Amino acid sequence: MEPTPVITIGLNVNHPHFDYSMEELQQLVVANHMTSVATLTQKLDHPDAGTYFGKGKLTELTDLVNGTGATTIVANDELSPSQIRNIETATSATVIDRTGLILEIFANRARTKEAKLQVQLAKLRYQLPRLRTSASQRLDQQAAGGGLANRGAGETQLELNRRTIEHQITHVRHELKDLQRAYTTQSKRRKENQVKTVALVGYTNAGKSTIMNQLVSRFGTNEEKQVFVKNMLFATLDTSVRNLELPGNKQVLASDTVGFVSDLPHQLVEAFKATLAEAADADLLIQVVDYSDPNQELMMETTTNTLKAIGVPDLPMITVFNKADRTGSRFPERTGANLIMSAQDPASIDELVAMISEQLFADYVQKTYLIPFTAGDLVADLNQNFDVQATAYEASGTKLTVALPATVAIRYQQYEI
Ligand SMILES: Nc1nc2c(ncn2[C@@H]2O[C@H](COP(=O)(O)OP(=O)(O)OP(=O)(O)O)[C@@H](O)[C@H]2O)c(=O)[nH]1
Ligand SMILES: [Mg+2]
Repeated sequence: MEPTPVITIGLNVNHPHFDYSMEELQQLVVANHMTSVATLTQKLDHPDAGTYFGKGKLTELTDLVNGTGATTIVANDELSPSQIRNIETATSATVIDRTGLILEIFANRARTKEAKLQVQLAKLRYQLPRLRTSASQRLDQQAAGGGLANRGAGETQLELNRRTIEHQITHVRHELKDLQRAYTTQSKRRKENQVKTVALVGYTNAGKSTIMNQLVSRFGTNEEKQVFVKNMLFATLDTSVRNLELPGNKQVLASDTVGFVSDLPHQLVEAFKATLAEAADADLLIQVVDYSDPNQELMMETTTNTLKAIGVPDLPMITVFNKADRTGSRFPERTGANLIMSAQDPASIDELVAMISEQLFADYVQKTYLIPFTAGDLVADLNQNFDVQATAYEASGTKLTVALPATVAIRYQQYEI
């Protein structure tokens, strides 16, 4: 199916990064299987309350609609219902605002039950203040003869629609809560087992899923599944968690998360909160940045702000400057907690894994134990969970040299030699 041709419009109201936000809009448009055939922008002190653009620009927009034959207009901002209606009346085209566009992309991509429910919730919350009596309902009223009584009927219909949406919101919230209760239990169990967790976070299309797949194919246990990678915004919507075994028998759970975009609709922030619970819970964040993108600093800013907005606490972080193969920079190149790398380069992945290991297992200590044969299950335990570097069988028991967290070592103190 051919992408739908659209006209993108944007208003520059003292926007410090206006060009970048328009560029991002183009990509969002592509991600929603549309293509921008023309762009119209205007600089104003404030948006026109009724029509967004000023009068002259609106006429220009109408001409552009007629000239290009495009039947859809995509606006770079969230518009009020009356702005949408007025532009639609003036141009005879359908208007989608930035929030509606992002919600549409999410709705088309959501696969798991949780993602679907979250998008549904965000859509309902977007619709609620935008309810109006439909054209056909208004016609019904006119046909019935107008007057006060009929206005009353219209309001009742509106009230009914509003209550229906409110009921749906409550229902979806309940369903989500049930699902999330199950997740909390899982993540609590992980915490009890002291399995370390890392979360890949960052701007959409930076390469998080590609890095995840490299980690999984090199260090995944139980033939863990690959995740979906594509060169488009919002390829990943659901968090996927994979079990890794890093060199030295070090168990790590890695989660690949949804990417961020600037001006994320507030209706979706809550959806992100739930999806990113894994990240908020992680021992370490890996922020992935597209090092080949000239807007990388703005993207990092967006990531920081979004993490804050969804309530992720200040966690230890490694910053990965990815796609260095496209830049001519040397890689892998590490400076402190920063790593310039390419997801396609095995040496880069090795370096990243070394950094992850150092960060996560900094509290590891090396101990030597003599465990009596009567406590043989402890030997199995240590072998299964930690990095056993040497084993010797002596008359009084098994002698083991093992690296393990200081907090766990306390449990085995009595066997230490
Ligand atoms: N040249 C190059 N391309 C890369 C590298 N890492 C990822 N890519 C490409 O970048 C595109 C996006 O990669 P993804 O891994 O899907 O990005 P993501 O961060 O998971 O994106 P979202 O899921 O949308 O948030 C894909 O076309 C990848 O093949 C890299 O190191 N070098
Ligand atoms: Mg992804």
